[in-house]
Amino acid sequence: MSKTDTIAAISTPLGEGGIGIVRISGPEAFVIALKIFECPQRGKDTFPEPRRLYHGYIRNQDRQRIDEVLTAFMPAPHTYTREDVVEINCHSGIITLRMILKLILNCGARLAEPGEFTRRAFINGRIDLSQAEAVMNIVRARSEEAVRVAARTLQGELTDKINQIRDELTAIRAPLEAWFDYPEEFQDGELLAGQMKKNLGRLRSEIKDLLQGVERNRVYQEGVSVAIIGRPNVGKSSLLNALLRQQRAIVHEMPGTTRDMLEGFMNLGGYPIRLVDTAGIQGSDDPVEKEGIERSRHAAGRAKLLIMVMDSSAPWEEQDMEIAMLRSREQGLVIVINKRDLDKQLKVEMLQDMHADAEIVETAAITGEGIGMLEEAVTRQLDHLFGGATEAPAIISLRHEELLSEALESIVEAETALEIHPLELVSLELGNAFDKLGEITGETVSEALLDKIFSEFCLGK
Ligand SMILES: Nc1nc2c(ncn2[C@@H]2O[C@H](COP(=O)(O)OP(=O)(O)OP(=O)(O)O)[C@@H](O)[C@H]2O)c(=O)[nH]1
Ligand SMILES: [Mg+2]
Repeated sequence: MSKTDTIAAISTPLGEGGIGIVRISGPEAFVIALKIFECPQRGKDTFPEPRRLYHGYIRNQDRQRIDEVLTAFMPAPHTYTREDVVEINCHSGIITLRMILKLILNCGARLAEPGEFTRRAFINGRIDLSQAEAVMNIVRARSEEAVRVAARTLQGELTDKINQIRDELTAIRAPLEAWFDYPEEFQDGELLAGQMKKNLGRLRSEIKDLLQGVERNRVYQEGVSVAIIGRPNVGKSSLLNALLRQQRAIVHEMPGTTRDMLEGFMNLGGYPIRLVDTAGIQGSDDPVEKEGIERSRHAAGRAKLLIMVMDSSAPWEEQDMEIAMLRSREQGLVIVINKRDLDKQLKVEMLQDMHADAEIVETAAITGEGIGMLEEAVTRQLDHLFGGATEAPAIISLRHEELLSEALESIVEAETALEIHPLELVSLELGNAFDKLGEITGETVSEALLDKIFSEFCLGK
């Protein structure tokens, strides 16, 4: 792939719409655009002014006008790719967009590969690799929080943090290298080792802080699974409907109505939530019901948070204990005492003793009473599980997470090596950590990896 040719692509989704944009980037961008763009408002010989929208027409090879457009000419280096860029805003019809693109390609541009505009922004040094990946995360975000997190990375928060840690690594390593070259200058090797140990400890906790935010951001990006579990007929499906604000699940007075898992999607406190309704858990001989109950247990096992529903008007049963035991220590728990509009029979002291950290909410799914409190309790539990919002820069991809973990491992190895020498090993591990962090920002990264990362982008980005 040549880095200096001129590329073009349709940058808006293909389909009928108000405006579609065809983008051209590279040294020939202006020349090509001027061949097909007729602009009555501009004198024939004058070159277009930078970053101004010109009204005009796209003409085909037979000089026929095929669309009325607005075109912007943006000279390097203050552009998305840092190259000359032209954007043609035309009417968004599939055929129009394709006709204009074809004209541009016929004039000598090459069709851009997926992510190639962003790749050029990276290669030309406008953004680093973590920022390029953030662009993709913004496009793919499924919640407002995911957009905010990716936008912070795009603005360079992670870049700055990684570069700061790399600078610190260099500073820690420098006296070590000097010691290798001029050992006679260093009378006190112990003092040097002591200082390094302290500095490495600090770096270790900085990287750990970054890694701690990983799970939270993954949740914002990919969503979190919340399962509603309980005995039959306690009102699980009614609660799902109330939370989703739609009649998603069948509700019936007959126990055993929900036979299979059913899910719906909602957003609470910035968390994209996959809410799963399950079959009521009880002893059963019916093979279909048994299979459904087995699936309920599975869904409960996979969820990050359980909403355990109980019927306020029914006394505590042995089965409730069994259901309560499905909760693992890593899972959040909200206990819902539903049907609060009826006479109260239920005592939950035993449950409270068992799960002191759980939230208890009373609801009447039938009237919607307590649903707001339930939503707040769910959000609080998720904040508790994932740490809520913090100021630490966000880690947005598995790639970053793996590299940070490897850098952390090297630092821990270096700390151990400090105890037992040789110091060459310490230096080697620190060098390794430095390189791994450099891969996050793209400082040290292979072409093959770049190909892989950018191939996941959409066309025209
Ligand atoms: N009085 C009263 N009835 C309710 C309430 N919530 C649900 N119900 C009724 O309880 C019955 C069972 O409700 P569902 O939502 O189907 O219960 P479920 O837990 O999904 O039941 P299964 O799918 O059989 O496990 C229905 O007749 C509901 O109308 C409530 O808050 N108060
Ligand atoms: Mg149900």
